[in-house]
Amino acid sequence: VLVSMSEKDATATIINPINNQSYALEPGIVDVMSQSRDYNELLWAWLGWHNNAGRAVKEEFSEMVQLLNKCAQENGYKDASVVWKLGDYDDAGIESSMDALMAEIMPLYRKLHAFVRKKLYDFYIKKNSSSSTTKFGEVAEEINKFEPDGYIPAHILGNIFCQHWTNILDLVLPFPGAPPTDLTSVMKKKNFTVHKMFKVAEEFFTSMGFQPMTAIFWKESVVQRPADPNVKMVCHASAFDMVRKDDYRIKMCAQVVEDDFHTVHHEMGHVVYFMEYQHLPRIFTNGANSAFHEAVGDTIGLSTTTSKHLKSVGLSSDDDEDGVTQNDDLMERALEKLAFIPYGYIIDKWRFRAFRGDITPDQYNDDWWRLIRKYQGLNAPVVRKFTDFDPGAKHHVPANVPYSRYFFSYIGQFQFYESLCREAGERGPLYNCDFYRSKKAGRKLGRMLKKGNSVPWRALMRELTGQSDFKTSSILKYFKPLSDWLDENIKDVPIGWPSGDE
Ligand code: X8Z
Ligand code: ZN
Repeated sequence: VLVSMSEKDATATIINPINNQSYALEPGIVDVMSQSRDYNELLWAWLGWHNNAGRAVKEEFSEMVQLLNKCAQENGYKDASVVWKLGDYDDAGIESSMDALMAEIMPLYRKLHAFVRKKLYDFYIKKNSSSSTTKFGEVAEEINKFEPDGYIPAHILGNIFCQHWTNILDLVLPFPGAPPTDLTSVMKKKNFTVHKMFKVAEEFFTSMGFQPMTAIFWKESVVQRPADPNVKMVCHASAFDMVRKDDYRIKMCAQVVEDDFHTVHHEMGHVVYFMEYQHLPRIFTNGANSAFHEAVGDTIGLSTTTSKHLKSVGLSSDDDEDGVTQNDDLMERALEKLAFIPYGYIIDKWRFRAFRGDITPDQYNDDWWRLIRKYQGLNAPVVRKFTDFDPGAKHHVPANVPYSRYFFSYIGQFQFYESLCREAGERGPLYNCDFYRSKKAGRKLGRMLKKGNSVPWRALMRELTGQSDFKTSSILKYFKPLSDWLDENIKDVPIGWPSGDE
């Protein structure tokens, strides 16, 4: 069942009615979603992918839920949700921590949402700019209207899954006159290759005292989509511990764009963790919990993408004094990190409900959108039906990879970051701290990584951050200046969205 679903996820394509070309998710659809500002072209890509990739796995997903539950029950657990919670966090009660953390982030998320909604509404509806005269025509489905105090339609946030919104930064910049560095164009100007992006990421890790990637890594990793169109490949980025000396690999379909610059750091973080705990007995060669594994590369990424760091390594196009573009920089990070948090929350919230039998297959899609409306304040651009299966369009669902790890990682990485900043002696504002070349910070992080999962994660969290659990204090501190700025700038804008559909 799993292999069949993954194959469908990897090979689904949609046909562009204008040029008759076939588009896969990466790079075709991803590029349209990030670059197009044509409401109907975006709708075509969004709908095509959800209808083709999503629906194709509906039946098999329901079958898998039953199989996973059967397996869980035969091993003495109530259902598969309990197995996931214990497997990832050793804590069957972790869902209430998720709920509490989500509630703490929500007020800030709602402010970001209000600002972004206003900007998108002005761009797409008020100005009616590129949306009416499109070549893509109308769709047969009933359109969900975009209202200034309603949900944001899910196809105009620059990402097919709305998991991050960085690709619409140009539409929501606080100070559009002085845009922060556009890393994609800087890298293109400097003739970066995908290999060069990997080398830049590696150099950051080695500057902190970590080992470089191994010879086998460079030889065996697959970092771009093979030119041969007959090669089927799951493009979704992943890192592998091949459990043989020096054999660590990354597989991804990278392009020289900012999103992938982040992903390269993310994946390399997994490899650095593999390498740091390789000396342990096999049973301990794992992340302290799965969110820690996800957080390593992202913590480094928070430092790499500061304007301070980009300037220091000649990757900046931004000549402004530090501080002038503070809110632009923070807005970019908010679109990447803050926008993600409710997304990271709902995927497993929904799967836990499916595993527990709170929802039946006929209710799967409605319940999915109920959660998206409630927590993300977004809605499908058109009315969806119970025969659709929109969660199936997201890689981790057909691939059966748990997702709450990213939710916790996006909170925990700010705790890790703050602690490493302190260790590196950085005294400025948290959002612009760079611990490049800090061997001290490297040692501090290394001490945690080296323990793998031989020590309970809360103890390791305490050692690294002084806090023994996931806490929102660091991420809220990081975004405080933006939060204050938003307060001033959404005074006349509605905040929140209808909450009637519990
Ligand atoms: O799946 C990933 C990584 C591989 S572990 C590329 N991420 C999530 C996603 O893409 O949905 C990283 C961010 C969230
Ligand atoms: Zn990962």
